[in-house]
Amino acid sequence: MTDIATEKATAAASGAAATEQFRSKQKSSQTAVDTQRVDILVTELLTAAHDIIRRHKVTYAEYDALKSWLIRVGEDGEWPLFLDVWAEHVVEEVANENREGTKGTIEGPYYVPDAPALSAEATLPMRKDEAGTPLLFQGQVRAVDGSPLPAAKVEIWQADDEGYYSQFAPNLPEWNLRGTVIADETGHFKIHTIQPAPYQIPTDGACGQLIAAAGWHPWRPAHLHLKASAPGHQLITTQLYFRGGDYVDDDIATAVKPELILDPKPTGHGDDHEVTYDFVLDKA
Ligand code: MBD
Ligand code: FE
Repeated sequence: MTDIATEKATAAASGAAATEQFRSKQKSSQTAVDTQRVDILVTELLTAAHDIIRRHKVTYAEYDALKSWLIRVGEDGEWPLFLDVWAEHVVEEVANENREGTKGTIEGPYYVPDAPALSAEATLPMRKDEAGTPLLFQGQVRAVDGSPLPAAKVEIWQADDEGYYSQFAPNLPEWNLRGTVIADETGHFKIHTIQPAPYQIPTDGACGQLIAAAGWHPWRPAHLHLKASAPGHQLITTQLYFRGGDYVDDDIATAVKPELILDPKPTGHGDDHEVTYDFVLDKA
């Protein structure tokens, strides 16, 4: 019998949930990749791998270590985590290179669509005793020309004060620290939440094994995940970080940009902090 209250977070459980989440997203938006593109991209990827093998004289022991590790990535459901940590940032860089508005960054494996709708000033769903420094995150959604965007939407999801995401770690309410905020008629929003903790890549799965084997650290800096959108404008997926926080200069996922670092100030009420950040959306 599993004791729900003491269930521990595991790489395999979190990986299975992320894999499931990705599959359900794919079902609704599957587009075939062009044959010529597959040919070019896979051929170049394999040729790059062949070059590395020759240049470094890769041994059978190393080849077999890679094979076992790749098998384990699948077993642990960690393909979404692996790809989003070590590859997505370059896909995002290419996808958003021509944008003028707010900088994007990676989505990562823990977005869940259709979080509860909240009004323009709202507190994210959280536990009565939710730990963490209270944070008021407020701002406005505007167009590149400065005009306010009515009917803008700000989706937000984040880890808790222990670095865990609801729906990907045990013992958390389903929509904890997730919401879809509908801004007011001038694009303004005020979101009451808590400051998240840094995120540690699970150490008990394939990605953790790689990190240990290579002598890296397993951390992402504390971050808020966001998707901002408005009618007639391009949705932007981004993250915001905290100035001076651990790993801001050394993110395992290479997803920090200087424009995305917040500097919340104490409000003077207890430990509360607040920060203003405005989103700027490119035309669709
Ligand atoms: C995260 O929280 C995250 O945002 C990314 C991109 C990868 C792993 C964990
Ligand atoms: Fe994250």
